[in-house]
Amino acid sequence: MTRLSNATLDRVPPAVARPGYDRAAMVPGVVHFGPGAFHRAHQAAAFDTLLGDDPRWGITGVSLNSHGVADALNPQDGLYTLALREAETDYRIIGSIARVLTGGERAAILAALAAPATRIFSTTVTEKGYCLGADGTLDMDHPAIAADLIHPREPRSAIGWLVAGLAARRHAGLPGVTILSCDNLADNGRKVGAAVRAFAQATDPDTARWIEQEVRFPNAMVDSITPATDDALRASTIAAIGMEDTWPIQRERFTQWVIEDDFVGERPELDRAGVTFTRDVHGYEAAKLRLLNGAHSTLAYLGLGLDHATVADAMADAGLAAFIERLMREDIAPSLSPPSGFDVPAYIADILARFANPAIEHKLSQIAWDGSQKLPYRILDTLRDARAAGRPIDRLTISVAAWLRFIEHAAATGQRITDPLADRLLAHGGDWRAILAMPEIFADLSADASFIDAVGRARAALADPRGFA
Ligand code: CS2
Repeated sequence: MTRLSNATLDRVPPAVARPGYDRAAMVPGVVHFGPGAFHRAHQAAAFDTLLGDDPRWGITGVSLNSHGVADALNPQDGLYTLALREAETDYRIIGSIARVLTGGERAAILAALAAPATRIFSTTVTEKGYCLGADGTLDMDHPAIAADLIHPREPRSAIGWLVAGLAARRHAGLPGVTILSCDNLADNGRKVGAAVRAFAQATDPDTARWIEQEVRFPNAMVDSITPATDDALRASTIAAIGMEDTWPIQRERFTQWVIEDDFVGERPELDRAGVTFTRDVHGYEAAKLRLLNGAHSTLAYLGLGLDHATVADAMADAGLAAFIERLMREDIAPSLSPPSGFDVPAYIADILARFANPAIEHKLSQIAWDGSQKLPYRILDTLRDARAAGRPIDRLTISVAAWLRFIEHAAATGQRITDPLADRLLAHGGDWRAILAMPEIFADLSADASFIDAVGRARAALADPRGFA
């Protein structure tokens, strides 16, 4: 079957939107670490829109740990299909990614990072990709960081690569760049900035000093629900575009990207693609992370316990949906300091409607990944704030207990879980107290008797899978 590529692009039917710009004239201005589904559904689509006006914002993708994206996209000249799912599905060909490099292509990655045209290094490497400890600073003992500290010129971690790229730019006499984290971490820009500085300080103090003058790390909030690619999407994409695309991407139509206005040199005019630039992202970011992602993780662990498969299935369970809504309105919303004009009740209503969207098959098992990395930002920060303000934490501890039960169930039935701490979590198995005692997840709460008692009560309630109600 014909496959999507530059040579076949003009055979795509007119109903499918495609790059309206000359891809041959596109110059990569962004090096992006982690060109997975979330990046390709969201940021790459925004740059694709911008490229219609300005050819200087093409993307070089870097996949440090796998070949899958490079193998799928490079034979397609970086092109892929984005399906926007609502009652109707719209298909759009995205052209902003010029090529995808893999971790072994060291010289090419370094050349991209140190190219004069590059002005942004961006990342979607997931929470675990930053190698941070529970206090949010770089974990110098993390195996990938420890190895990169010994061999900083042959990095394997994202942080090691960012610093290697900055050092190469400094040596070449080039200006600095903006480092733009697009992951679901509270204060993502500040955290990446601190991690990059700490790594540079330990390996290359001259570059660390240069970074202070030449590099910015804006915070950013990114939001769009992006279910993993499945066979149904592959098949419907072939029907829509009339040819093969080995890795199409799907997302809901809703999309939001709020970026702190703190760039080095010229800022891409992403506002043309719907991006909001603001001095303070914090209010947006906390609202999204605590409400949407906090509810998502809670739905995932409670819903899997009730044998639901997708977010929409779980939302069709009236008792579960009611619990999630109360959690959001009564327990999470009071912890927020939204920007002026931000209507929290309406925002919650929109999230609930997005979760219920039947056109989106978002697997709870996908959201359940990496709970040890996600819960601190999604639930524990809210829980700490609630306690400090004297509010009840019963429903928030249900989220923690549902995650514990998910691990206990996996351990008891011999199932694997996807989590960087999987081995240790499963080894603790039924000993939930041992899991709560892990400071790398629970930090101060790991030795907090009243928190542990509260989780114990929630866990006992969840002996009945509907015990949340
Ligand atoms: C989800 C997020 O997989 C998950 O953990 O909660 O990926 C979520 O869909 C996005 O953050 C929405 O913007």
